[in-house]
Amino acid sequence: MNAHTIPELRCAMSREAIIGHETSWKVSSFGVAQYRHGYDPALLAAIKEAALKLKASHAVHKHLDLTFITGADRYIPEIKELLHDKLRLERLSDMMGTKLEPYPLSIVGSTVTFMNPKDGAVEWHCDGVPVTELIPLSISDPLIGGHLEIYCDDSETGRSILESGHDLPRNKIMRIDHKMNYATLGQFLGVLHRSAPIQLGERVTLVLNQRSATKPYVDDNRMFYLAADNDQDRAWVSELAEDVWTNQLPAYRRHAEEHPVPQPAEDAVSGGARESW
Ligand SMILES: O=C(O)CCC(=O)C(=O)O
Ligand SMILES: [Fe+2]
Repeated sequence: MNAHTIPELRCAMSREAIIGHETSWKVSSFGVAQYRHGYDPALLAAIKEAALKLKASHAVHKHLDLTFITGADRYIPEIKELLHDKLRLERLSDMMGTKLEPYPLSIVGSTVTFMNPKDGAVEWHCDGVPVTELIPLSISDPLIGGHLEIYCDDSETGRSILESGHDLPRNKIMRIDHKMNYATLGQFLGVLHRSAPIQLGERVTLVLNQRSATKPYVDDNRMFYLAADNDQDRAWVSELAEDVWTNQLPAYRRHAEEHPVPQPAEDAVSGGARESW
């Protein structure tokens, strides 16, 4: 299989089909897909072993009821192999319909999440990173709950329903069951989703984050979100500022130059309002 072989799909859906209307803050029209990933099973097993050993000392139970090792590639070098695998990035870029690069912030480039009745799952949220790949490291059998749920409508509508204390309507929730050897790629920026609470069993997942190479500024990681998410004090702030000046701002300016705002046509008819001022 090469980077351009169409992978074996279990499900796929466009961003517009999920949200129900056009959006502009996005890297492409890709929504979600689950596919046989073909990653080296020995590499994934080594990552799982290392993550389970690190769990007691490095996993944190933070906001959204999520227990995870943040910036996991800092402690588990095997993850870097996957993060920078050229073939993998090419294939994800092909699926996404735009060139991707690894997400640059060391604290959120990769995480390992631990979900079970005690450690929690992850509550309804939209991602801060634009593109995420969820790779199961272990899934217990049986597992009750723990599947990915995606709200199929506008995320602001969904959030306001939740804030008013109601449940989201069942008929607007798409369910995606995780499966070993299959990864789930999502553009969950502005897409409301969660992992259903787990009643029985557990799963451990490697989460690899990407962004658009041409639009690196398309990103929803707010500063308070990064601060809540991570285990460093302030070092990440300079890392972020550096990325803004060297990558995001130049790309944003380039995009603005290439897409000038259309000027309104000159008023050809004399006697317009301006003459009477
Ligand atoms: O593991 C999942 O099903 C979803 C996890 C998720 O949404 C996240 O880590 O942001
Ligand atoms: Fe998420």
